[in-house]
Amino acid sequence: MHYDSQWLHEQSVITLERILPAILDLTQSDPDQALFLERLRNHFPVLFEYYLNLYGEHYDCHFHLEATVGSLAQAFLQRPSELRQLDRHRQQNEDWFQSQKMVGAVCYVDLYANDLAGIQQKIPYFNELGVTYLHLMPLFDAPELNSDGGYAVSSFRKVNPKLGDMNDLRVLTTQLREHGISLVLDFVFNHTADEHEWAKKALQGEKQYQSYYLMFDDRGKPDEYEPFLREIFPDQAPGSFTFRPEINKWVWTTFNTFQWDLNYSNPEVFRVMLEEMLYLANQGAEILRLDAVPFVWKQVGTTCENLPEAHWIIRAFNAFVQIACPALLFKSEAIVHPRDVRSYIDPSECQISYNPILMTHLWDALATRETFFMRHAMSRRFSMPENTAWINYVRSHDDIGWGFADEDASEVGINGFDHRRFLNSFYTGDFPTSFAKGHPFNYNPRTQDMRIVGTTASLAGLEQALATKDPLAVEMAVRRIVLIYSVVFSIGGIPLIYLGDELGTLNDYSYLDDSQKSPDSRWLHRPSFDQQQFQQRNLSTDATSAVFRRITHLISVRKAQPAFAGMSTEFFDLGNNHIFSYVRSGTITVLTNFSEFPQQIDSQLLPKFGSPDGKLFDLISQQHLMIGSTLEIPPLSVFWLS
Ligand code: OTU
Repeated sequence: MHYDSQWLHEQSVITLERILPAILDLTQSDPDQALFLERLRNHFPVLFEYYLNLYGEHYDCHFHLEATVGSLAQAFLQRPSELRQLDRHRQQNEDWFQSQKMVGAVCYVDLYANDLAGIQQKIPYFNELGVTYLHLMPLFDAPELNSDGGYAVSSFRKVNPKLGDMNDLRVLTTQLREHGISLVLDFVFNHTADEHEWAKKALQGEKQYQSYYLMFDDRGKPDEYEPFLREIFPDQAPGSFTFRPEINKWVWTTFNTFQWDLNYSNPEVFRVMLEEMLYLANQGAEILRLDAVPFVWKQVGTTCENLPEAHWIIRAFNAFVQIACPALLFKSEAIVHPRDVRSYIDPSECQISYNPILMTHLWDALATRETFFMRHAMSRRFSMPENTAWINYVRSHDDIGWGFADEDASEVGINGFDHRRFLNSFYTGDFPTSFAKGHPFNYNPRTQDMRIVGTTASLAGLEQALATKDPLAVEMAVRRIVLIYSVVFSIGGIPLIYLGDELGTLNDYSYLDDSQKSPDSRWLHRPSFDQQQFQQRNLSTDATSAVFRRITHLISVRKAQPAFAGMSTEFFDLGNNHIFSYVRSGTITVLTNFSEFPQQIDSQLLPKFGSPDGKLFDLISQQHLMIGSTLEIPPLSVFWLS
């Protein structure tokens, strides 16, 4: 529902005045009461608008809003003083996450270090790599057997006992911060595990908790919704509804059968989830990765993805955060059409977002050796609002789907459907001469859709090359890994490394022996930490150390160049379709060659930064390049020219 803005403004003033006495009372002995009230006054109008958009029609809207502001004040009271300090500091340095020194990494706690104490012991290595942003995959209490890698959360306030407890998490967060590392946690807010206390009570028949989820007495409603819905896991969890005989109801389950979608049309769900979110912020998480944002609002007759209400929920959450814990950033996880990916990014919504568009195009360019499609899509889709940033990555813990825009494809003469089939065939290794060793994920025979799994190294050819023992093939695979990471390290935004990629870690087929994991091929690219490989990183002359040496070198060069801060990235065409090039902050020219052959470019076309002697300095090799009438870029190589 949309309201008249004048009316909204008046109502927000009246409402705040009505709520204030209770809030004043609640916060009276807090030393920062004045600060809290100032922020409340500043952000209340925005918060009120989105809240009313969402719940204005609800008979108890104002009652729920008051309760929610009460929860907000409680969370503020519980915010530890060091985090309040961080709030102040971050508000004075709003662009902290835009620094060229930012480097992200992601891992599973159990697979990478056994438990939270183990993660603590890896801090020296994170510092060695230069990591300043650490995403620990979901680490909360979750069903024992299958928990979708932790994305089925049984309690947002309890750490999975195998990993440690809340106290360990707080200690770790503080230690990370002391070492310059911000902790990133998931906020899995679209659904909970069916073992969450709310779900258990719902299963026992408690109406209040049944209303936390989307439940139906018969197939009537589900059958109305279903024809419009995308099946996310058609193979392992077909359909979007699960029948629960205990209560004789159908439950909305977008993902696996044990992941129950929350009912955000219930304002109580908004409040309790806000409480969980603020709780996590108070444990010291500096960035929350908002999982599965597109799905949080449902409307019959639509795809139930990317609806306006999904944005309002996040914007309302954001406004609450600005009052209680403004240091916190939201990271959007929307792996959808590029236009929709972009729609979540705004300082008042999600300040940062995965960049699945770049990710997809990097793999496309490696397979085709052509860069015109990527250049076209990036020229059109890369730019962002001020004070926001992309999280650039080459792969995550999830599958790779070919999420480019069909309209971008057809503008450069590519048929999207056919091209996806080619890419699937290429990355599963079926396509003749393919270097890749990936595997399919959730093939859907109805739409012929499929996604790809595999580690960066295996997809880039290292697994195959090592098997053939051909040193040239190994070198080319190493170069591919470094090449795509070099883009991630130099293009505007925060680079994110899936830990293990920096060592060239290959696919791990052992998941096939685990009956809980084997139906989900994403486990192929979630290998355990390999101590032996880790120790080889500085010693030997093999592929591991080659990847590690080159990647860490790129990171250190990036960190030393202020031109790599911020988002400014200007793409340009050098008349050679194997070259992908852009200028950072108007001063550093990045040239990358996606082909296995040397490529020439006409140096007249290179942006000249007043170099009188016709020389350009390559920051990576630390050498002056002599520029004649042409400049040659070696196979699968990169220059960062200053
Ligand atoms: C996310 O991914 C997580 O990253 C996955 O690991 C989870 O399984 C899932 O949510 C459920 O929590 O479809 O194939 O547009 O693409 O949320 C992965 C967003 C997914 C979805 C994304 C989802």
